Amino acid sequence: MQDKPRTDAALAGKEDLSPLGEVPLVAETPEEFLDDETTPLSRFFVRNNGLLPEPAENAEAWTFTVDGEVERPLHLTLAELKKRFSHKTFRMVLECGGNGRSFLEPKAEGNPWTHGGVGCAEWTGVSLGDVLREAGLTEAALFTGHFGADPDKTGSFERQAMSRGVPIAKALEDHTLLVWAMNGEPLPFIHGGPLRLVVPGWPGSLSQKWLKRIWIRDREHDGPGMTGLSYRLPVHPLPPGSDGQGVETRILESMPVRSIVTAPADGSCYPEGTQTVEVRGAAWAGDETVARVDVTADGGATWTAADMQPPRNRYDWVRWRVSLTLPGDGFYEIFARATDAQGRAQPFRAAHWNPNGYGCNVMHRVAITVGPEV
Ligand SMILES: Nc1nc2c(c(=O)[nH]1)N[C@H]1C(S)=C(S)[C@@H](COP(=O)(O)O)O[C@H]1N2
Ligand SMILES: [Mo]
Repeated sequence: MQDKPRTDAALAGKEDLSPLGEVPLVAETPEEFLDDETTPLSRFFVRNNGLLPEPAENAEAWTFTVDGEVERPLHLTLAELKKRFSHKTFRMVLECGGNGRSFLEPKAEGNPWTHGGVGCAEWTGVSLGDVLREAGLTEAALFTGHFGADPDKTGSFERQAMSRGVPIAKALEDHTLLVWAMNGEPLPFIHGGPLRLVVPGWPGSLSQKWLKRIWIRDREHDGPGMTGLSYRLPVHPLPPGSDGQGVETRILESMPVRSIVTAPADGSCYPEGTQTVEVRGAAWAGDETVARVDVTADGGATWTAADMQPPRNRYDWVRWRVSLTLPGDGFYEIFARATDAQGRAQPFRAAHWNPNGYGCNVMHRVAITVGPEV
């Protein structure tokens, strides 16, 4: 058992984050601090479901195992992993499955994320698929199960704080990585260093930190976070406030399309007579691509299409910007709406209410004033 959570030290250097909880340690990034193309480590959100493990003394000697439905179980150190497989770096979004939850009415269970349970970093590691091919999947291999070194919320190591998994096809994607570096730095402890998974496009909970084991299973994984209503959505929409007991559910896989306005910051004031305001932001769409981003300052009566910067690679976010012309001084609410390649756009009002509040992709809004405040 661990006596005291080491929260202060764990969040050192992340003073821009807004804490959502101390035990477990959770902190989100205010949207205006997500204005960088690549989210700096100092501004990358933090989400834990249990307490923190002991930091590794020697990162290169960190070991992890691949076992279960494989021909040749592997037990590798980080040093061996780096030596035996080809290195890949992708810039990819990591987003908590509950991002946006606080906008649901009535309130849903769980951390009250606004839109800041997200970041986009350069992750360096090896494809999990390369490692699984080396281990040799058996014909029965169907699902992964992910295990980390962290104790659960009570400090017990007997039960995983979180242990989720994906169908083998997702595990075999090139972009599903075993990661040891973030933005070119050794993977920070708080983000799962020395070794974590990054499963892009799907809920962040699949991206196991302090990775110790991948268990290849012949059935859907059933660790904490896989059963009951965890990371599941009702198949048929529920009335808001329902307890969801006994309803048919499906696993939340791809995250829905979302955009955030990263400039101006909510509450910004501009000098009298300002006619155009530059609005900037980011957009992403889980497994999908972003087809367009539109911005309105008049409640949706008129929309202006944003210019989008092409993503560097699959699962990178799109940075966008637009010059908005305003009709005169006054108070304006700016909304950004992203649409994915399948034509699905974000709603004005939180939709798809579900008891645990996953996948709420309501549009982000910032308010600005031009001229004297009234
Ligand atoms: N070992 C372990 N991995 C974990 C978790 C955890 O509690 N323990 N939380 C998950 C959740 S819910 C999210 S959203 C991401 C957050 O990653 P970050 O803290 O690096 O931002 O880590 C995931 N990986
Ligand atoms: Mo999460």
